[in-house]
Amino acid sequence: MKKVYFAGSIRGGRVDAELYRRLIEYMQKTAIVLTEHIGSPHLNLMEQGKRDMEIYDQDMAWLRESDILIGECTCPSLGVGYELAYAEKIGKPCHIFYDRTKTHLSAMLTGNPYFHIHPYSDESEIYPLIDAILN
Ligand code: 6K6
Repeated sequence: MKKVYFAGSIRGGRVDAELYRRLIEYMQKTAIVLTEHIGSPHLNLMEQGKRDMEIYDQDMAWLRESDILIGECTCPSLGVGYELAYAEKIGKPCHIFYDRTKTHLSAMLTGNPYFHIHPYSDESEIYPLIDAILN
């Protein structure tokens, strides 16, 4: 089973947290998701117990261990942008999803041919793409 580093906004805003949870749950049928906490509705409470340095060290270790990064980038997040740049640097394949009816993705991502970018206008479009990416 592939190890997936799923990236989604945390301090950038939690408006899409429920979507992250559904995507993670779906991917877990056929892959190992190293970052399943991204979809947790209790993240605020969990965050209080961890120091930022520990979060950073753990996430970078998971990113190095992963086979692939899948990011949901509709809600802009500095942390996700950082993770994407780091993943490119260490050669991990990166798939980026965003809702094109809600946002324009940064030119730093759309302008970089390294990234596989998947604009969607309905959530249902994401799942067959995930199947193709993971299988
Ligand atoms: C502890 C338990 C659950 O959550 C925590 C504390 N916070 C974080 N834990 C793990 N990864 C984090 C945390 N905060 C940010 N990240 C990483 O940065 C995630 O991998 C996200 O993809 C990304 C979000 O960045 P911001 O800038 O939106 O916070």
